[in-house]
Amino acid sequence: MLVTPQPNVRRGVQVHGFDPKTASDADYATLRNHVYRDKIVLLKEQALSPPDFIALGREFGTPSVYYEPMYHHPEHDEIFVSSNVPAEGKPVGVPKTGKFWHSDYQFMPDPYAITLIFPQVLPSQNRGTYFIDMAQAYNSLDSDLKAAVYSTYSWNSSRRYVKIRPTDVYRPLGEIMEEVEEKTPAQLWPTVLSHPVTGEPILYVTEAFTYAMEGRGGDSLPKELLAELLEASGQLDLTFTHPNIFLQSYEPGDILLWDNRTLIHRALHTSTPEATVSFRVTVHDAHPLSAPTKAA
Ligand code: 7UC
Ligand code: FE
Repeated sequence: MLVTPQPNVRRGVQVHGFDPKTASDADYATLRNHVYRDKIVLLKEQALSPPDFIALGREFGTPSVYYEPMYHHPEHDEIFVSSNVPAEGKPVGVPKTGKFWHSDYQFMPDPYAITLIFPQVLPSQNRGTYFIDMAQAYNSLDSDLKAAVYSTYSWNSSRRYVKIRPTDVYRPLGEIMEEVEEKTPAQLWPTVLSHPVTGEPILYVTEAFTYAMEGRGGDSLPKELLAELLEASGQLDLTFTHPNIFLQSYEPGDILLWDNRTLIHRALHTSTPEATVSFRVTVHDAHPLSAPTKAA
């Protein structure tokens, strides 16, 4: 196994010669360390079956089953499928997932530690993931803004990005919205979290899921403060040229792992009708974020 810094990408390492069948405990410890410190690990030349992909996830934590079954792989619930390719006329997984700045499960009481992505069918162009390192984003805030947000809290909800299921057709929107609030009540997190492994301060707000901020005493803070954080971190830049944004693209055989607490991401989807299929496994590790302050 040879670990080297990624060429042409700002963060992370790439790994050649990794074989999950022969990898030692020390190899896995090395890879875990790289995910937490370098934030991205790109495993090259992989050809894993779905069960082997899940087993790989297990080396990094406990694979979780996404709460909404329409995303599940037909035979392996732990695999979340992003796909626009139907099988026997029926959709498999969900198309165009994650096309917004977010951290996976940020709207849940126990957000994922690490995300693993294994593209199965890649379009010829425009397939990749944009990232922003939110520890770096926090560090580069000016000191007044840092001080203004340090001991505040932020509300996160999936409500703007929950996808209607095929079985929701003809249901009243209000009823669906109530179901969303009941199943996934908004979560209040400290705006600046401490990474449970590295201790780095992380700005924990995203354009997709964060909708309000409040002070220590529960007083609501002006919308402009959240907008300022989103702007400063690069999440409002639709040209994707903000210095905090970097693009990770994929080649066949790549498996990408990232630190889902430090990095936020936004899927880049092809604008052509080309086929695209990607498998995802997400894991909880032994270092959960401290519990959310409260749930709605
Ligand atoms: O369809 C999607 O983009 C799924 C998104 C709302 N949640 C992914 C996650 O793990 O938080
Ligand atoms: Fe995602």
